[in-house]
Amino acid sequence: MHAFRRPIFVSETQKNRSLKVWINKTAVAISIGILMGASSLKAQQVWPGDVNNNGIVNNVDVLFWAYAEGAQGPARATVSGDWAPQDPPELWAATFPDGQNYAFADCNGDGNVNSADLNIIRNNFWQTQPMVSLDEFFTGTVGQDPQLLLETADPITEPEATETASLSLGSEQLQVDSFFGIAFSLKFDTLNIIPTDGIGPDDGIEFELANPSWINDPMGMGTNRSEVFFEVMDDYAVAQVAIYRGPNAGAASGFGEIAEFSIVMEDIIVGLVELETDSIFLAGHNFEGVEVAPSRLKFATPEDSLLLQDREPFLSKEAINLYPNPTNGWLTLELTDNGNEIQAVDLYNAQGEYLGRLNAPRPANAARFDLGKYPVGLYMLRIKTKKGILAKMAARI
Ligand SMILES: [Ca+2]
Ligand SMILES: [Ca+2]
Repeated sequence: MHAFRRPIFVSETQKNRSLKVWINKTAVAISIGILMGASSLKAQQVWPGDVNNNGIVNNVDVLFWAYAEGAQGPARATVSGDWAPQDPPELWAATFPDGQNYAFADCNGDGNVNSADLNIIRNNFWQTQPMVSLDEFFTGTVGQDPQLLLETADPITEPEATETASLSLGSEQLQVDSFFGIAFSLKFDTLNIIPTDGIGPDDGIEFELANPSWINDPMGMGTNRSEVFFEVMDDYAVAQVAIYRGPNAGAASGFGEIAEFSIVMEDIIVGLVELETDSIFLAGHNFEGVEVAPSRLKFATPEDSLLLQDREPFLSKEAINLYPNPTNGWLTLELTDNGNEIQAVDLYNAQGEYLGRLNAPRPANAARFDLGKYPVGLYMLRIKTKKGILAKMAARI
């Protein structure tokens, strides 16, 4: 509903509609806050780094900060970026389109919104207030909205290889009319990719803006510049990214490549290597949410390359035998088709919580797992094979 696909300009109607959505949702959030007994005074305290004051510090706050960058206003009595509620200053003159006061963008409270405040977002990244309300994302549909597309020229990989994936936004048919910035998550595959962005040139996930591109032309004489914020959260198998227009750069319009990821494969590759863009918030020049479709990219070893064409068909129930079931210890999983191979088994409990991935020897037509080390109860196995996936229940007694 808030997809803007006009050739060049944002119409007033669409801008207003988008603003109205923001305001309505803010009103709902405020009502919920009152219902839950949050005092308005407490709500006005500033948690340094939580620029949109929704309770969590993440890449969406980086976009809000970038939108307010360069603003000035009253300083707080105490200048501090510590993760604790800070007494607010007088309200600033400027507000975000959703009504949030710019005072929240001044993370350290010194009266200026600048790079020192971005450092505080980084320091307090993924901290949470006692109450968190979810960030809003504007998820679009492939074929109808611009896509945040992960692509590679060559999806065949091998253990320990470094691979590059290009990230583009929009296409000739579905252009982005007004780009102020974008926040999104990159989900990665900890089983197959070395996750850390640690020491050494060949280690982990790297990210950089394409140069030049339609959002970034630093060698050009104009102000067409963007900047990037990138934070890898290894434990959550996700990288959080924010790309935003530089100071005085204004909004950009266009389509095509904006950035490049590089990833390094583990020394053993199990199944397909998958990357995914998710939780996307594209902000237009008035900070209005623009719908963007997510995407997924797969790499495979030469022997698994046929899988790249598959859409992971579901196997029939008869394709896999589990026995003994119920069990008080080992559980054997056997494929009835000799030409098929087990690739990975994901384990969930009866509440649907993900417990982890069980290591399957590879190639294997059968494998066994010790279910005995888990509490008594029902479990769901999501079994990924060369020819498709199947979910099966197993009981631990
Ligand atoms: Ca926030
Ligand atoms: Ca500041």
